[in-house]
Amino acid sequence: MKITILTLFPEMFSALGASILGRARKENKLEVEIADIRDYTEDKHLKCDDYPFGGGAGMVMMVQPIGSAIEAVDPGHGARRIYLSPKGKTLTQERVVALSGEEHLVLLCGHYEGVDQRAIDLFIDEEISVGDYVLTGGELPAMVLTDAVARYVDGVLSPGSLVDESFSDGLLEYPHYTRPVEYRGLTVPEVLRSGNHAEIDRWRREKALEITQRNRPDLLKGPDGNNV
Ligand code: 4GT
Repeated sequence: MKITILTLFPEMFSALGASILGRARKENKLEVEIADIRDYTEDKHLKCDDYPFGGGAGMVMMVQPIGSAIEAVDPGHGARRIYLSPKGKTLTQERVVALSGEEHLVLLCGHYEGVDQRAIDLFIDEEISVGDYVLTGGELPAMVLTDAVARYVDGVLSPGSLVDESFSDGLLEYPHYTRPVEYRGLTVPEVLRSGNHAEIDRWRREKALEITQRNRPDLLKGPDGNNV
């Protein structure tokens, strides 16, 4: 899969060269392209933002550099084009899995007060938010979306890593432990060292229910809002 990110701050994306995504890119499992919107401005001073019509604080990203950048990276509109915005639909694991089936994603990052509405109306398929809070730019949300989607691309994770995780069965994950058996008086639960896999499964399921009840009781409700 290919993910193209359009931004005025390409230097922010060094994080995508590290760790699991960095390796996936080196192994050609995942292609990440960072495009600098400023390279596409037709303004002689390379300006990409301007004052808002109607007044108000801050600057708005201009439609021309965005339109030219999107058409350059996705000429035939073969890609799914996404604008990261607090006004978008909230990203869910279900949406993440669906997006991982796309051949090419184009992610537009806003900054300042956001982008000229015509950039969204003319060039964007979908607006996505990564949660109910406001950030200075869409760059971190674009990295969040890239990371979440890349995990579902073949060969990015080691086999089996997707099996037990939070949300896959609608519950939060059970606690994990590794060596040493004792640290500052806290010991690894006996059952995890017992080798009894039926008992271990039962214990993990119970812990998953416990943590979900405590932190996310909403996840235990059925579609009607009643407990399942
Ligand atoms: C929050 C989110 C997002 C921002 C989110 C336009 C200019 C939006 C600043 C940008 N804040 N983008 N995608 N919750 N801020 O997803």
